[in-house]
This record gives sequence, structure tokens and C-alpha cells, in this order.
Amino acid sequence: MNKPPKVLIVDDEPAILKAMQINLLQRGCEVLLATDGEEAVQMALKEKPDLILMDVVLPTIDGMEACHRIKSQSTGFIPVILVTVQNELKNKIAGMNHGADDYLTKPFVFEELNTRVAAMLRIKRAYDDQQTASITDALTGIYNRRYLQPRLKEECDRSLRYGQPFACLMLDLDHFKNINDKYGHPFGDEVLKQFAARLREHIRRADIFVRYGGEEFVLILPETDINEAKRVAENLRDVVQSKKFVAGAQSAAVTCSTGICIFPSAAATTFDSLLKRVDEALYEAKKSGRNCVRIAA
Ligand code: GH3
Ligand code: MG
Ligand code: MG
Repeated sequence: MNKPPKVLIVDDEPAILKAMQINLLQRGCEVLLATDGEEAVQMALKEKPDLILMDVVLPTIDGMEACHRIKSQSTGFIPVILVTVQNELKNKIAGMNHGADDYLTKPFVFEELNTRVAAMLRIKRAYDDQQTASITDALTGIYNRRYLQPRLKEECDRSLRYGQPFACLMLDLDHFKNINDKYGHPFGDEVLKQFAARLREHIRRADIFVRYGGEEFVLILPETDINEAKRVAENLRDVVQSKKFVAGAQSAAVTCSTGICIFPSAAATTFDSLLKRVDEALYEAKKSGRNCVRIAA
């Protein structure tokens, strides 16, 4: 089931705030309240609401300025409807030029407000679905490579800042071409799907699991040292080899090879060297006969 939409209402008039809050709660929204422009900007950053209903005349910074700030940072994708007594055409144009997505004048009829809210939430949901699809691998449902790059950079920065190393694993199915050749591509697809599902069952929620390429996967284990990473990798190796992959009448035993690199470590001191080192470790595992784990030198 979809989560209820989160709507931030910004108004310095308690009676209006209350009336709008009750109305949106009745329509199944989660409601957040702010009473000045500065608070609205901070709350948008912290809570990432799905929609903001903003009064224009407000203490601290006004609604136009708050809207402009919200639209010019990481919160820029949140739709904003300005709700105000300023009903002249020039006010509406100014509002839209400050980045507002819609403009409603007070006094308003709730039916109109609700229709506009519903329209904005439709657009926001479509945007969210698109965002999710763009970082998801269609076959396995786990993250794709597009997600990895910025996320890995973030992990590296965090780990350097807090002196908390993490482990990066690269797993590659062994002789996977043979699986396709012998059983056909659809069965190969099924193996990849089940491989991802099986591993997902054996990793932690905080771990980041990515399909890096065709039959290559990257697993980031936050706050994990080399001994723990080795233990996890050996366990996953066993999880893969211990049970055949079955689809319809076909079944096949599959193994995988794994490279590990800790960040930061003597092997990888920078973000750029990390994936290279872990790939080299994977190559060592392949050279050593496959179905094994190797650590970056
Ligand atoms: P190695 O043990 O050295 O990794 O051998 P390999 O055969 O696994 O490696 P290779 O790189 O030679 O071949 C990878 C194969 O994976 C070839 C490609 O057709 C297959 N593959 C890549 N993506 C997919 C996919 O989405 N579905 C299926 N069925 N096969 C895929
Ligand atoms: Mg392979
Ligand atoms: Mg490969």
C-alpha cells in the first residue's frame, strides 16, 4: 500500500492552519505545520514533504522568498502551491516566477483546494515513481549502477569523516555464459533474479546491494572490518552454492567469485581507487579457480 502523502501547510493564521489541517487529515494526508517562512524552508529540508501549501504574507521571510529558497536547493522537486489573499494578476505572476507550481487566492473553497492538491500529488507520485525506476534494476529489483556511483561517494566521504571503515564486495557468477548456453537466456535471467533474492535475504537492511553489470554485483557493508567482511562473503558464497537454482523443469548449480576491499585501507585510499581494487581482487578469485573470496592487496 502507498504511504499517505505528506503535506506541509505554512500559515501564520492559526484558524486557517487548523481548518486546512483538519481538511487534509480527513483526506488521508499526513500533515506538517509551520508558521513562518524560515521554519517552512527548514522543515522542507528535514521532512521532504510531498507538497507545500504556503501563505505569502509571513513573518521572518515571506512565502515568495521561502518558495524561492525551497526551489533552489535539494528540495526543488517538492511542489509548492501559494495560498494567499494577494489576488492580483501581478502577484500570481510573481509567485510563479519564484518557482511556485500553482497559486490559489483566499478566500478559497475547499473543493477547489482539494482538487489542486490532488493534481499536484498526482504529479509528485509520477515523479517519485520515475525516480525510483531510474535507480532500480528492472530484472532483479535491486539498485542499479546509476545509484551506486553517488551513493558510494557518499559512503566514502562519511567513512573518512567519522573514521569508520566499510567493506566493498564485488561478486560475479562463475561461468555464467555456460548457464545461458546450456539452459537458454530466460533461465539465465531467472538465475540472476533468484541470486539477487537469495542474497538479499542474507544481508542487513543497511547494506547496499547493486547489480553492477550483467552477472556482476556490488555489495557495500557499512561499518564492517575485514574479518567481518570475509565472514559475510564466505557465508554468501555458501548460500549460492548450497542449493540449486530451479525454474520450471530446469535446475542448475551456480557458484560465484568475490573480491573484497576495505575503505579506507592501504589498498584503497580514495574513492576512485576503490572499485578498481575490488575488481582486481575479484579477478584474483577467478584466477584462483573461482567459487572463492579474495581480498584486495
Ligand atoms: P567468469 O567465471 O569468468 O565470470 O565467466 P562468465 O561466463 O560468467 O563471464 P563472461 O563475462 O564471459 O560472460 C558473462 C555472461 O553473462 C555473458 C552474458 O550473456 C551473460 N549475461 C549478462 N547479462 C545477462 C542477463 O541479463 N541475462 C542473462 N541471461 N545473461 C546475462
Ligand atoms: Mg561471470
Ligand atoms: Mg562478469
